[in-house]
Amino acid sequence: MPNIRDEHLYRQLYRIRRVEEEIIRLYPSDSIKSPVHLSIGQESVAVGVCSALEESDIVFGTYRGHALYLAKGGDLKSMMAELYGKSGGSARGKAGSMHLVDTAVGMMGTSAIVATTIPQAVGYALAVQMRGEKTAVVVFFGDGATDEGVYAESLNFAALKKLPILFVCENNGYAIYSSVESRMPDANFCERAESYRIPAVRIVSGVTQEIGTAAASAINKIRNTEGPQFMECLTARWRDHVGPDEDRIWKYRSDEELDDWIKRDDLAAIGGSLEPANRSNIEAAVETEIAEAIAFAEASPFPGDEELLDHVFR
Ligand SMILES: Cc1ncc(C[n+]2csc(CCOP(=O)(O)OP(=O)(O)O)c2C)c(N)n1
Ligand SMILES: [Mg+2]
Repeated sequence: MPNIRDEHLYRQLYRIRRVEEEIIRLYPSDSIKSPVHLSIGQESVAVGVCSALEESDIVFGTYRGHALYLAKGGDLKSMMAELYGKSGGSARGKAGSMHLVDTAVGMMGTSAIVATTIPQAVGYALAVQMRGEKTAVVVFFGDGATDEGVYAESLNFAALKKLPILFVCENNGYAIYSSVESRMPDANFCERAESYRIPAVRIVSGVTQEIGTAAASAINKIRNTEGPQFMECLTARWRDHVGPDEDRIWKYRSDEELDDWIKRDDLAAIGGSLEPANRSNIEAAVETEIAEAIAFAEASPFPGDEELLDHVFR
């Protein structure tokens, strides 16, 4: 019996991994005009959480946003064209990798400024509550974003108003090259959330199904108007903070620490559990989609000079 759920998860994980591997391949050609913060190694968080969402649910993320954009159903052609700075991009090529948006599928946006989308998501959740809608709002942020004052304000306000929002901390252990331990006296993110009376769960395994199950439970509570929920997902980014390269030369983390995460790669684990012909079909379809998206980005024109001052505050 094929496991449809695993097939779905594998397709999502494989698609994100391969898109980012293509970004690594293309980057030296300078056709990608945007800095890129890769999520290779962290895909299970976005894929697991989004597996619990409806298309009508709303997500906000960070500059490390390719995985979330794709997991929420964002259009791949628009994403590639955006990275190329082309007019076929999700923001007509003017925003780049750090500001991906696809409102048609509830991907409300990402930002280069750490923690800014947390209060935006809380504001959206307040609007949902005021309108009496059933939508769930999810905000993804890194461990580093919890160092910002607005994080505490956002948790407090969401808890006070019992807003329909899931906070997802993608704890990859580092803000650029500063470890969590070097930045805070006690890295217990769940305890901090619970101090605001927000129920919190910590998922240490990086296993997509486990993250999905926890997210489904949290989303269920949110739909039952039980108020905000919190998840901390331990994970690891395999590449440098920014750019396509590995960063082992900087020695801010041990090779063993990174290798341990790479050994537990959930993409390989789920892929290995599928029937081989089935897995090949999924992979072939994704490869075709990626090739078409790159061709689309290459063929798309740059935005014209006449629209330089469009879509900006002035
Ligand atoms: C307000 C603000 N402060 C500092 C920076 C510089 N900066 C960019 S990414 C980053 C680290 C954030 O780490 P984390 O939230 O853990 O996300 P990760 O990169 O690990 O996904 C910092 C400090 C910024 N972009 N915005
Ligand atoms: Mg981090």
